[in-house]
Amino acid sequence: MKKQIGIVVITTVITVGIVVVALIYLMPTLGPRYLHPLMMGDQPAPTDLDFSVERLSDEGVFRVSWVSDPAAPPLNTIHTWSLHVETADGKAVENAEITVDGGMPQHGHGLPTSPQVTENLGNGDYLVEGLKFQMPGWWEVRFSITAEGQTDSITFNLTLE
Ligand SMILES: [Cu+2]
Repeated sequence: MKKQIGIVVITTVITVGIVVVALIYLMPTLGPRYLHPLMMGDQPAPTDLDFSVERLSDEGVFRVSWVSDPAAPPLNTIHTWSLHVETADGKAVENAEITVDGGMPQHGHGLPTSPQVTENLGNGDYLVEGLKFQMPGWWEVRFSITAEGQTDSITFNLTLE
């Protein structure tokens, strides 16, 4: 009888140990995907979000579009975008000063990295490096653009699966 109790205790200890180690090991995956949205209350996204990748900036100064490399922004992977900036009437905007910001409005957090425009590719194209989205859902990516004495911002929406 004592021996049986001993086996049960040892089995329980080993099982609990395995579960704890597994949880710690899986936390980088479980945390962002499940726990974090739970803690943040995961509000429903507005139903009228504009997911277009080419838009006029907030004050109508610039026409801006983006492409990601890879084409579908990946989850949990640092990657690059190329941003194209034109005037409202379609002239490529050279030598713009651009800053990048973003986050998940439903979760109240920003981007996990500090992406930067690192290269002026010419012809109104700009290389954005260091973007990362660490969980699925609705993300905003904002650009503030200054060129030829004018500043305007634009916010793109995207959803990661
Ligand atoms: Cu989030």
